Amino acid sequence: MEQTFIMIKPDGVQRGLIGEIICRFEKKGFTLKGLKMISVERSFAEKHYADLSSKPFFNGLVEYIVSGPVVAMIWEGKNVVLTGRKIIGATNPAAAESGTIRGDYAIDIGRNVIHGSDAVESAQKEIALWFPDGPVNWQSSVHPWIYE
Ligand code: IDP
Ligand code: MG
Repeated sequence: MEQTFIMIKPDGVQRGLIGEIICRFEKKGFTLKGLKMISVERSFAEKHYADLSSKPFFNGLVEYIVSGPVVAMIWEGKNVVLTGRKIIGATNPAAAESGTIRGDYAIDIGRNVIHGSDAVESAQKEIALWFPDGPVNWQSSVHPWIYE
């Protein structure tokens, strides 16, 4: 089953959005397979966002991610990478649809509350980086009520 890496960024933690964000993924029917609150080092944040290292906002982005604890999660389910991105909404909250997390809870692109992997391959890389011991091995008992 497909997995994605979701991270509530420091602004989401500070603003008390942890419960609301977890609720949206949980109520959708996805399964939580890893969860931790962690403050990351600069070098770790740089590694996570390595693909963006040439961008002008890279430094500010790294500062933002190390500015407080984040909540790192693995969520599992059919098409969870793409559907997770839909739940999160567009990168720029100004363009994010109402009903998405960024559309409902954010204003500025540099304070957009949440990260979600953009492809299955990047999800695998990010999960390996953030959860070196891998996901928690458990099966939800509601599985047959969510999947036909
Ligand atoms: P994503 O988070 O929607 O996948 P990416 O393009 O991968 O968007 O960018 C990663 C993060 O970098 C964004 O979520 C946002 O926090 C930040 N970011 C992206 N573009 C800008 C920008 O133009 N200014 C400031 N921060 C940006
Ligand atoms: Mg991205």
